[in-house]
Amino acid sequence: MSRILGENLPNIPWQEKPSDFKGPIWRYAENPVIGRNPVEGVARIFNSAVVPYEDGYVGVFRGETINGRPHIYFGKSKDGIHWDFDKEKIPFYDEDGKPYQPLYAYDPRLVKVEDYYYIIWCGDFGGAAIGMAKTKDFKNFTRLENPFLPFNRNGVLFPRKVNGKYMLLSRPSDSGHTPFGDVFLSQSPDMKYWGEHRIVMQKGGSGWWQSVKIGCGPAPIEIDEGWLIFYHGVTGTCNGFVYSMSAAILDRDCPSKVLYRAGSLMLTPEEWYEERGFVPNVVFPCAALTDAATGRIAIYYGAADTYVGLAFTTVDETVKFIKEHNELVGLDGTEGRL
Ligand code: BMA
Repeated sequence: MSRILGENLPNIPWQEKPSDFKGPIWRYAENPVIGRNPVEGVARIFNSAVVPYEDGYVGVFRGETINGRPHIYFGKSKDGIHWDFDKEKIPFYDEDGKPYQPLYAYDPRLVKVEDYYYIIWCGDFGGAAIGMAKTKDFKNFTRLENPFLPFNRNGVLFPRKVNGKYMLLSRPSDSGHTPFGDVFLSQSPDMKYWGEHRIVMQKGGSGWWQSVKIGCGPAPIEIDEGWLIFYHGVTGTCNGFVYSMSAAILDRDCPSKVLYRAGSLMLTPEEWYEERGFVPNVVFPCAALTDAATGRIAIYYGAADTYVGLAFTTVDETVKFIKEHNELVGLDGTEGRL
């Protein structure tokens, strides 16, 4: 039995695995949980992140506005399934109190570290780069310094310091629809200055589903064996990229070292809302809720750059799958410092 080291979440959204379903991750039967035109002025919400908050849930959502640009919207929910969104974009303020609204912002992640909730997104910094903000109350949002130079995407914070340092995963990229990409780790004493960079995971392996690029999704989940991460892997076809998801376990004290990694995918576009939309054939995980008492995991993923889907697994099913399909690639098993 594998164990989640974290809090209990008795009201985690949940459905049992259908008896005839064979895979390690199963979809919520009522998917998608967020459909088209969810808010006035917003055509699509996808690639979004949620956390438990007070007696329910809150989230930061990638809202593709009707002029085609993405921005971040705040939403809340009692059950993690039915969501109410603010009509206005999240109003950010710089640390000196000046209002700040990103030119565009997409693929937000949301991670509680100590007393703050951190929002990490991809925005413009003379090209695609990682933006960051923090909030305590989801009313006041303080924009922080950009952690990295462009070009970079898929910033994901660890939920606690490791060896006295904050840890941020990212995926250096180019300014377009990047045809390459590995996951790196950067460390910081203060959430401002990031360094001691390491290579964590590289694309490739004997399978083809993650042959073009990979990128992290939900915040790492602490389990008895280390850090469980779900991530997306991309393959190329004559009709463009296909995004699937799988998982790996990183070393608890040296998270740039991969202990186990699934060489096969755990979820891939199969349902109409994953195969049909603005960008067909995309499942893109950005958040996971966990319940330590039962080992349940609820994953929120973007579907076809159009919808939000919800899927379920358990820590046991996932760890078993990773180990049965274990395959490290390149520098995965090392500390990642050349
Ligand atoms: C990536 C990101 C994601 C998107 C995916 C598929 O490069 O831009 O936001 O879901 O492409 O279009």
